[in-house]
Amino acid sequence: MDTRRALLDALEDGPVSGPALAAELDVSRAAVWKAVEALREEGFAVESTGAGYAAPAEPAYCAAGIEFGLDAPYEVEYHDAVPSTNDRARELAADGAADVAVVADEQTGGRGRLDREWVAPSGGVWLSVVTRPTVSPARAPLFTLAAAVATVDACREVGVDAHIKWPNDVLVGGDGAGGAAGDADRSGRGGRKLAGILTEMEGEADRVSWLVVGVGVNANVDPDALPADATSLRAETGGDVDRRRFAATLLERVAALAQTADRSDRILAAWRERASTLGRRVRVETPMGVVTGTAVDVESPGALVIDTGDGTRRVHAGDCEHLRDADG
Ligand code: BT5
Repeated sequence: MDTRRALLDALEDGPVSGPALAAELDVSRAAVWKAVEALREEGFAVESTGAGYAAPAEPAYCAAGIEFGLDAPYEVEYHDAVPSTNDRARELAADGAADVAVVADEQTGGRGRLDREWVAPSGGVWLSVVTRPTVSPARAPLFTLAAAVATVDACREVGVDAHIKWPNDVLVGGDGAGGAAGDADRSGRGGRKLAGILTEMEGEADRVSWLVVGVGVNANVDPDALPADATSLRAETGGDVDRRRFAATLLERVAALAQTADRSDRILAAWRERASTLGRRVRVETPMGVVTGTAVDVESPGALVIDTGDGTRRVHAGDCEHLRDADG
């Protein structure tokens, strides 16, 4: 393990002196000092106290800050600004990386599905996780569902009652849970969009080579800086959230769910519990045409089951609109 990471781990247990660290890590005191300086340069403001080096009381939103105490197997690569964390993650994946989370404060070329633009100003939580799961490419959509579950949980932990609209939108209000009374939903979007997920992969017929799960959460961002119908954690809570903790929670949930990817029933059950789409009249634009009906279930690896009134259809990809009953 490198000295930086070992130092980060050692600081979790409280202040520790330079000599004690050198002995514990079996490196020179100069090496300890260099690692401390490296952490400080990254933005993780190691304090020098009478009892030795100590972790900052409120670690910043930076690589070491997110890795500090992180209960997930990811190394974090942080950028103040990057075109797209998914693009950077794909680059790392192509170079053979695994278990890396690329995190940014701002994206200048964020992407949604189908090459749509994703607006990602400074203040958001924009991150992409590179993994190499031993699953078939057909199961990749499960990771999108898992990321949506993880995102909803992280949002709820900071007090924002988010819900999922199939397949990958995390929304607040509208016709789903958490909707304020009279929260009219004329957009068909089923609420105000708080976060989105973009999963990309490369694989062979029977095996994923790499998988990149990108999650964008409008965290400490003003809605004025976002498209109409979007919202942010700041707008919903009336204050700023601790993005370091939020990102760490999100990564921990993603990691925990990814481990259960061979148990799709668990991911599906968690998804159903947090979704606002099931039981609603929907209109889904799929590559094969429009399907309208009542969304009755989600099936592995992520298909929406729609009762059209004239039989059951399963849709695997598309844009989903929640209809008001009168529209149906
Ligand atoms: C998504 O696409 O919702 C997936 C968004 C994934 C973004 C993350 S950020 C980290 C990683 N790096 C990337 O480059 N991407 C991922 P889709 O379902 O196609 O929705 C895109 C649509 O959402 C746009 O056409 C806009 O209407 C709307 N939109 C754009 N930016 C938004 C924002 N910040 N908040 C809410 N809605 C937004």
